[in-house]
Amino acid sequence: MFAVHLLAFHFTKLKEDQIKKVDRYLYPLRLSDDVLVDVMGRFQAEMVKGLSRDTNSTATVKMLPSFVRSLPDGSEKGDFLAVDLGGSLFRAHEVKVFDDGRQSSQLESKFYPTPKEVTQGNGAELFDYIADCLLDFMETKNLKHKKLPLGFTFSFPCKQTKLEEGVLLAWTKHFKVRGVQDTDVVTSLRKALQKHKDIDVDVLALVNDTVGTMMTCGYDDERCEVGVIIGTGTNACYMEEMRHIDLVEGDEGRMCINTEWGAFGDDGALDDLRTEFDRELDLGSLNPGKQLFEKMIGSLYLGELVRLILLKMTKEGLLFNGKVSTALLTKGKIEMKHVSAMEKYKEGLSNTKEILTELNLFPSEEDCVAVQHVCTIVSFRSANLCAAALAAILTRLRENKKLLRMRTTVGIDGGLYKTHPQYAKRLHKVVRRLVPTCDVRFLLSLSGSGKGAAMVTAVARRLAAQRSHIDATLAPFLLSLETLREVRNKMRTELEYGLKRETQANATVKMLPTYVRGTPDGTEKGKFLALDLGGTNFRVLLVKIKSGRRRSVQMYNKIFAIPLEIMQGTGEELFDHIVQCIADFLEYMGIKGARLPLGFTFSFPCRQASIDKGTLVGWTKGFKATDCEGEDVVDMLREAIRRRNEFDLDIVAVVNDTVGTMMTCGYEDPNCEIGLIAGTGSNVCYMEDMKNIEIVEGNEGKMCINTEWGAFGDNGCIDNIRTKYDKEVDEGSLNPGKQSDRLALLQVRRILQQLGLDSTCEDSIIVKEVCGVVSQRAAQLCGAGLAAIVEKKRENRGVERLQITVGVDGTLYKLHPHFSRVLQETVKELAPQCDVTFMLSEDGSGKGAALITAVAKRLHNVGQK
Ligand code: 0WK
Ligand code: 0WK
Ligand code: BGC
Repeated sequence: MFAVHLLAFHFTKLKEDQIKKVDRYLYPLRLSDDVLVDVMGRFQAEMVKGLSRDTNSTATVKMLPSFVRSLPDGSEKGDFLAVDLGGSLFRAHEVKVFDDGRQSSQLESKFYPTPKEVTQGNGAELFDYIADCLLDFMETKNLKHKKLPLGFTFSFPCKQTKLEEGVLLAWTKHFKVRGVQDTDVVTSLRKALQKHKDIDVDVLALVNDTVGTMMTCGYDDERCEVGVIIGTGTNACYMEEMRHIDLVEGDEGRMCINTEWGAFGDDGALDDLRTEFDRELDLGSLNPGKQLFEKMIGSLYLGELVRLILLKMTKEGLLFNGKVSTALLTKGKIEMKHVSAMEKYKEGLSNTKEILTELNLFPSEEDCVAVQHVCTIVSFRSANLCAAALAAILTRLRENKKLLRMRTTVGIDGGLYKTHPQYAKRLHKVVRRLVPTCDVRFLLSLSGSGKGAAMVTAVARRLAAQRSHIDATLAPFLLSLETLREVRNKMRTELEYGLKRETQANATVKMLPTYVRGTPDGTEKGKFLALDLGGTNFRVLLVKIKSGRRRSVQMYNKIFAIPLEIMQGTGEELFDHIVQCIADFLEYMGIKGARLPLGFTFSFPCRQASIDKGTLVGWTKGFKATDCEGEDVVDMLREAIRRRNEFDLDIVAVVNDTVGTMMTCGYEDPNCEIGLIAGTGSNVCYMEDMKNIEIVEGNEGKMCINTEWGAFGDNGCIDNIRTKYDKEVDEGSLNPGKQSDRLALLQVRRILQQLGLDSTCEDSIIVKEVCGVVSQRAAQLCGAGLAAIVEKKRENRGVERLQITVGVDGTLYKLHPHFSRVLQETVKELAPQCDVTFMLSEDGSGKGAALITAVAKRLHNVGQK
């Protein structure tokens, strides 16, 4: 028994000594956590360089867009083929995906060798080989008679501009095939497959093996957003935010980025960590100076690294009594399988002895311990470096999501990770040490990236089907320039109808005279009250106007809510509510006793016989108060003031919000002769020549016409562009058949319901697209209508070119990200002879109503004199 303990002590001491010896000798390969954290930082910087447009071309880590934007959502189904080239074997798969809600699928596979004449021959032979293998597989599986979609896993750096295309940037690993670099490998595969008349496959997707691995694991775990390969070569992909991917249009959602981390350090970024053995290995490789990170990690290289180290240690007498064997001098003599065998937990040492003996090295016990430790250090460095780069990716994911802690899943595959005795455990441990803020689940891909390629194909088909459904749904909203010209011309016709006595009665665009005959001339002055009813908010304003050198307008206003039950109650309740608000305002301003002149912005179609009379033609927007239509709203307001019997006001003018807006802007810019509202509703007014306004006496000068273009099309003249959604919204509205220009938002909700969308990231992108299309159409229609107006003004003036300003207000114009730009572009396109300045009304139409009141007062006083 004592002898056994003595032997064990002797062996432990021997082991410690050998390990220390090797540790000292291979110190540069043993990377501390500080170094790994530093590598993490360097890799994060490389990722940013690769993602950004300005630095991508010089970046070593190319961050290649994969055009895979979403993970499987379980609705994929069908039969798919997949071929997988680039790992240690060529793989062909048939993948059956069942949408039985249980995410179930069936995989049939066949593996084929990749002999040197294939991996280092010419392109045509390579793709013919792939096609032959696929044909053999389809014969074996009796699939030749089927037309099947195919996903192509091609594990090399490819530049893609779409899913079903990939231009090879460079060969890596043990591949160096002539005539393929800088060509589209999908085209080459299609050509090779077409040579086989008896098979009919449709290559729908090209994916990197990391992407395939992520998708394979993503089918079982929707948290999987990273794919890692640690095999012959190494690489990783992950889901990046579109807004960070400069090389691809769009900011919405995410896209899978194939990092191609194998090239990390090709610009010297890791030279302080690369050893003489790394440099020697690289010089002897198929692609010197390339894939330097991969050459410290991949199973294609670790065996050779161990050989080069053992060779140098032997030459320096540290091993095998300095006796080198031919085998040890032979490149590639030690392979990964040997390294893994030597590192096996129990039989590692005996394997080492056996392997070294096979290499004619006659190893001592010490030698075996030392060599085993060399293997450990080499494979440990591989796992450490992988862990550092993966930790960088996980940190970026967590930062992208702005999370303090993140749970995620990493799909992983590759012979080294799967077969090396301790590799996986080491990698997990170091990753979790480097990123303690990430709960990482490592999910081994059991069915290879081929299934993932099929999943990508299935998702591509699902998205393609969805795309065509969306395109078909949204197509009616896309208005061509020709259609917009038609709308402009039809609007023009309707404008004329509204102005002409004999057609005015049936006109839909009512062209209501406002009795506002001029824009402010700066002589206006005094204190005025103004009401602003009909937009999002009801406002009561006090407006102080100074004329002359100290010409200015001061405003105080208070916003009041108009509850729905008031908007849709009785007229009396509505006007009592308005008067209540006025009372609160006068109280608040301490001017209850003052009988101030008041301008009433009433943003609904009113037929006026004078500036202070307005008969409501019909409610629009969300209003539906009873006993008002056909009534004079000024009288109703006066009535309500009388009913309250608390204060008295001199109601001088009732104006439409478009008119108020025109006046507000006209006060700053005399060229402003048009007022446009694009808000809850939409409408426009403009100064028309009296001679064209047949329903008002007189031919001199101008008068502002409130077009009420909201009713454009109520006679069906634009039914050709109205969609079923417009009809549905109209039928569900307060005034069906009226105001057919109802702007955007309601349609969006109806369309989304139609597309059966709930809330995934993909859906939000589609939601945004639907909103974009609907609001674009709204802006274009507005633009077409306005083009008709400015063109009419130009003809009125009989000029070749017209300079004019449009005063505009409304939340849609002010707040929507694109509406104002699209509107202006459309006007420019449809009224090229008009230079239109759009002037945003900062002060609202209440100021305009006060100015109109001031003008009316001034004219009234002149009339008195
Ligand atoms: C299995 C995957 C394949 C990938 C391979 C890498 O299905 O796409 O290329 O892993 O591992 P290797 O065969 O190089 O060890
Ligand atoms: C602000 C104007 C008001 C007009 C409103 C329209 O002062 O008269 O009714 O814009 O925009 P909305 O509030 O409907 O978006
Ligand atoms: C290739 C990658 C591939 C990795 C793993 C590398 O050599 O450049 O595209 O993902 O090997 O197979």
